[in-house]
Parts: sequence; C-alpha cells; structure tokens
Amino acid sequence: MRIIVAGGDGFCGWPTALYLSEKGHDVTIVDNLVRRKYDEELNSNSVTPIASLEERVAKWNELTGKEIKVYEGDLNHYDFLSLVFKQERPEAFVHFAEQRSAPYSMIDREHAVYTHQNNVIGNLNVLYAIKEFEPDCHLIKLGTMGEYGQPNIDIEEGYIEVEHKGRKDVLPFPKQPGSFYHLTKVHDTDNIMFACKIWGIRATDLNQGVVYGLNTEETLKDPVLVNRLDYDAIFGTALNRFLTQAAIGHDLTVYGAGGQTRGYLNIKDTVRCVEIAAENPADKGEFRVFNQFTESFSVLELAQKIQGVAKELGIDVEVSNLENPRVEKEEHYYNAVNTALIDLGLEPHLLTDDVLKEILEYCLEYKDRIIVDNVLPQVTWK
Ligand code: NAD
Ligand code: USQ
Repeated sequence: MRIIVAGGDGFCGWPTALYLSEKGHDVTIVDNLVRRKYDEELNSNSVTPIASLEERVAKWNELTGKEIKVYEGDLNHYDFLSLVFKQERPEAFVHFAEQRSAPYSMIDREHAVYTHQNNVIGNLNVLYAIKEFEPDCHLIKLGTMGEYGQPNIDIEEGYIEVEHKGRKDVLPFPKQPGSFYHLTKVHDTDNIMFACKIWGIRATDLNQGVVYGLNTEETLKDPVLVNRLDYDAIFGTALNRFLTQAAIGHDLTVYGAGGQTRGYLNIKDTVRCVEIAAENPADKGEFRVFNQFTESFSVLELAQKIQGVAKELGIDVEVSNLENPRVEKEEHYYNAVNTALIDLGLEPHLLTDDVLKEILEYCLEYKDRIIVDNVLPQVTWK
C-alpha cells in the first residue's frame, strides 16, 4: 500500500514509518522538522542522540534495501501538500504531524494560537487534499484519549447511545479536554466527522493514550535509527519522564495528589495499531473512532512502580508530590473502552517490571545528556 506518514520524524511517526516499510508498504514521510526546532526554542533535547532525518532514511535503505521517500515541508502550505498528493497518490495518509504538547500550548497566547493554527489548519488542508486529489485515500488520524477528559461515566469509543425525553440517538461522546492542545484534537475530530459526512471521506480517528518506551524491533537495528526520548517538563510524558528522572536520581515528579488516571500504551503497540487501521480501512463516508491504549494507571501508581524497579537496579529515588502546575482532576473515576483494536488483532505489550527495566537501562546509558534544569515544570495552566 502507498502510505504517507506525516510527522514521520517524530517520536511515534519514525518507528511507524520503519515498521510499515518493514512490512513491505511503500512509505513516504512528510515532516517540516519543527519538533527539532522546539528543542532549540526550549533549550532541550532528546535523551537519545538522534540522527538527521536524511541520515536515518539512508541507514534504513543501507540495512534493508527499502526506500522511504521524504518530503520536508509543512501541512499548512497547501501548494506543498497538493504536490505531495499528486506525486505520491497515497492510499492511506497517517497523520501524526501536529504540535502535541499540552504544556507547550499553555505557555502563552502565541503558543496557544500557534498550536491551533498548526494543528487545526494543517488537518483541514489534509481533508481538502484528500477530497481534491485522492477521494479514496483512508485518513488515519492521531487523536487523543484526552479529548474525552475524565467524565464520571465509562468512556466509549467515539460515540454513545443517549436516551433523552423518551427518544434515543447515537451521538458523539461528550468532549471535556484539559488544554488548548487537547482542544485542537477535538476541533480536528469535528472537522473530520463533517468532511466524512459531506464528501464521503473515509477516516479512522485513533484516540491514543500516553505513549511510553522508545524502541521497536526496527529502531534497534542500528544506533542511527534510534527513536527520540523526551524528558523535559514540556514534551516529556509521565512514564518516560519518571524513568529518566530515576536514571539521574531525581525525585519522581507526581503533580498534586497523583490520582490522575490515563490510558497508556507501549510505542510497540502504537506502530501495530496504525497497521491494523491501514489493513482494515473505514468505509467511504465512515468516521470511525478507536480508543488506542492498552492499560490505565494513575500517575502515583506509575511513580511507585518505577521507584520499585529502580531500587532493584540499586537506584534510590523518592516520589515527590509537587504542587500541580495544571488545572485538572486529581482524584476521579476512569473506565474507558478499548476493545475495537483488540478485536482487530492487537496483542498488547503490557507494562511489566522487565519492560520498565529495559527502558530505564537505556536512560542510564544516555543519562549524561539530560539537562537537569529542564526536569521541573515551569509552565502553569493559570
Ligand atoms: P512529535 O512531536 O514527536 O512528532 C510530531 C512530528 O510532526 C514532528 O516530527 C514534527 O516535526 C511534525 N510536525 C508538526 N507539525 C507539522 C506540520 N505542520 N507539518 C509537517 N510536520 C509537522 O509527536 P509524537 O509524540 O510523535 O506524536 C505524534 C502524534 O500522536 C501527535 O498528533 C500527537 O498528538 C499524537 N499522540 C501522541 C501521544 C504521545 O504520548 N506521544 C499520545 C497520544 C497522541
Ligand atoms: N504528570 C505528572 N508528572 C509529570 C508529568 C505529568 O503527574 O511529571 C501528570 C499530568 O499532570 C497529567 C498526566 O500526568 O495528569 C499525563 O500528563 P502527560 O504530560 O504524560 O500527558 P499529556 O499532557 O496528557 O499529553 C500526552 C502527549 C499528548 C497526548 C496525551 C494522551 O503529550 O500528545 O495527546 O499524552 S492523553 O493523556 O490520553 O490525552
């Protein structure tokens, strides 16, 4: 299948591009490399030393004989995107290419506006490009579990049957996102749902939970292929942050009470979920939503798990409850459905102590690269 991986230089996109290429698909990466620029802006870095995108795809070609084409450019530039569609004629468009940090979107007005423009307009351009050039192309869009927020009822996969004043309907599940970033995903969802309805586009929204880990079988083939690993308080996500904190003997930074519960998945499952979506396309006009996570944990549970694993490796770290920089529920009900991908064949890589140990050992190898000043949160929601 001809597949475009937009955002293919990023944390989820790079291993996905390799995985799909390994499976024999004809993969093209589209990326404007802005993630690397955020690092310059924030004086931050990946714990692992990542090669340039050019070096990455050249090494992949050298090792496997497979070619991954690259277009460096911005989804917000419609002329560029049109050219990519005309030249590549994608059968599936995997869309990872958004500004994905909640704290980054909450820095100030400029960052909130940038995040909205980048994400919402970029996605709208993709919808128009599909309509104009490849109406049969399946859009596989990365959404987020955070679109739903943390309601006091079970979270369904995209839709809920509601009975109101004696009448019934199946309606989009209510959205209560917790940052301007998460809000952009809700706006994307509405735009995609509308485009499916009016133009007959086929789309799958993968409402992904927090991703942890860094390696897949493909990124392990050579150090030049290593994935990025974010740890700073803006782009680092909970579990990966705690592991890097443990590696440098820093207190594990649980925000507030630590009862914040989220769905999590291993990066090895991210790549497989995208493959499953591609192999089982949505029907024409269908807007399908899959909840993409494998297990749920509270942040306190995660910190305690990592504290235990670190101890086994001879590292003593404390769990510290910091004043929460975010405005969010710290104790809440959380029960989300995630059966659609499992029914289609996903076999989850679960979070065992061995899995944690393996990632922690990787963090230990590169711990000298960690800039300690970037570990504590500085962006607040207020
Ligand atoms: P990332 O920042 O590592 O990668 C995103 C990539 O997209 C980067 O390489 C960046 O340069 C590129 N990009 C951004 N805007 C672009 C634009 N306008 N044009 C072209 N390229 C652009 O992020 P990630 O962690 O790989 O996340 C990928 C997607 O998955 C995002 O949409 C994110 O919202 C979603 N997601 C991520 C997680 C997670 O835990 N990492 C969880 C749920 C959902
Ligand atoms: N948290 C801590 N300590 C930390 C970091 C985070 O307690 O050091 C808490 C946060 O307050 C929050 C939870 O952990 O309650 C998750 O935060 P996070 O930074 O790991 O994840 P989040 O901001 O939700 O965003 C990440 C990705 C985003 C994706 C989202 C999936 O950056 O792209 O959409 O996970 S979800 O959380 O399901 O919405």
